[in-house]
Amino acid sequence: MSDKKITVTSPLLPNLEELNELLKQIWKSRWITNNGHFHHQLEEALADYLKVPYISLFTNGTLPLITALQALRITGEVITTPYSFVATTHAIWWNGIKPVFVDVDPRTGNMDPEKIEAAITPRTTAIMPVHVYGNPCDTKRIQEIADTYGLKVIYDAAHAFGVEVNGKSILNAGDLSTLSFHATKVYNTVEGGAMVMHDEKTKQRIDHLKNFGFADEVTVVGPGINSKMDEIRAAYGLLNLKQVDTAIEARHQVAIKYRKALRSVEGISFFDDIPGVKHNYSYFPIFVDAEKYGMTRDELYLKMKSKNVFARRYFYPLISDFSTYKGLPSAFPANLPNAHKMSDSVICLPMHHLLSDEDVERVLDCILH
Ligand code: T4K
Repeated sequence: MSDKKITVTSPLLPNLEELNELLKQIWKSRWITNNGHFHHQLEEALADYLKVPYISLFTNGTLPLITALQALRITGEVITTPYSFVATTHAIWWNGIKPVFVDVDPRTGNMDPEKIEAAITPRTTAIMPVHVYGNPCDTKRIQEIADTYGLKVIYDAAHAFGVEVNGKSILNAGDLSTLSFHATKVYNTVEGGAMVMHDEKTKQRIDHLKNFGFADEVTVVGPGINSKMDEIRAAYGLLNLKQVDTAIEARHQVAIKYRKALRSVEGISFFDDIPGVKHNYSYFPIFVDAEKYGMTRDELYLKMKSKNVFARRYFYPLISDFSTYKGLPSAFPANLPNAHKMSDSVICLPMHHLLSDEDVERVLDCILH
């Protein structure tokens, strides 16, 4: 077997000749950013593909989170999950808002709705859950709680590109949802992201906010930011959209192989597909029970590394354990037992569209032998 480096992911790249054709058009037009032709085309194509009414492109997946909180004028405290990439909580912090962590449901890794009410205070204004690994949150229950207490809901859907529940996009839940199109995601525009909203008026407001607040040449409607996607990445994104279904299917096949081989391994657990959910196979986390498996998570992680298999411990450490946040009362480990257990046992196996049978075998070999 070869010992070439196997990484946790590998970007989906458009065909270079096709990209070159689009670059020629951009060069000819000399319009390279600020709401150009390809920006429009990609917004239309994505709204259609993702089955959402309105979408606004961004330059990465962090700025739509920050902008969503601004747009809804969120203040005070926001209830969120510690089991995510650090950008989720940073977006709250950057708005001068206090994050309040609640524990997760070990069946999905997502915020446990039953823990939300106990975390609500008179200062709470919103809930920011994450569809972690693309596993859909319990959006119905979260909305019920939000409606009862008059809270807004912003979903960090960075992992949930194309995920549907009973034929409907998960991105339509809550007040706003945000996406990341980073190189490491199922669908990428190199760096990039988006926000999904329900109505045209909100889209217009977000479009202004991502362009410094400019409504026209002489009118600034609010303290906006610069988070526009340029024409080159929008063109790249249009090409990647044509092949994303094939890439997701290739990931699905890898998930099938992993599950088949790992189902009978004592001390290793993983998520199965959820009935009625169209998954995107963005990540393949496994959870190591050291006692039953006979090896700790970190021992297995290092063993993989020594064999040139670069899995990742997403999400370890927990966000609530980083120095900025660990002093918050809600970050106290006793408040977050499930999140700690998951974070201390998780390994995300290599998962992307280019993994060959031999690659999959090499990954499994590390775990099975
Ligand atoms: N919310 C959530 C829930 C998120 O997960 C993220 C981002 C965000 C918000 C914020 O979205 P962005 O602002 O990033 O759009 C990665 C990504 O940088 C980050 O986007 C992602 N989540 C996070 C989970 O993972 P790293 O530091 O692990 O990436 P890195 O550079 O170590 O790459 C991992 C592997 O991917 C490499 O070992 C090889 C492969 N790779 C990576 C890159 C960049 C390539 O083959 N080619 C490449 O160009 O953070």
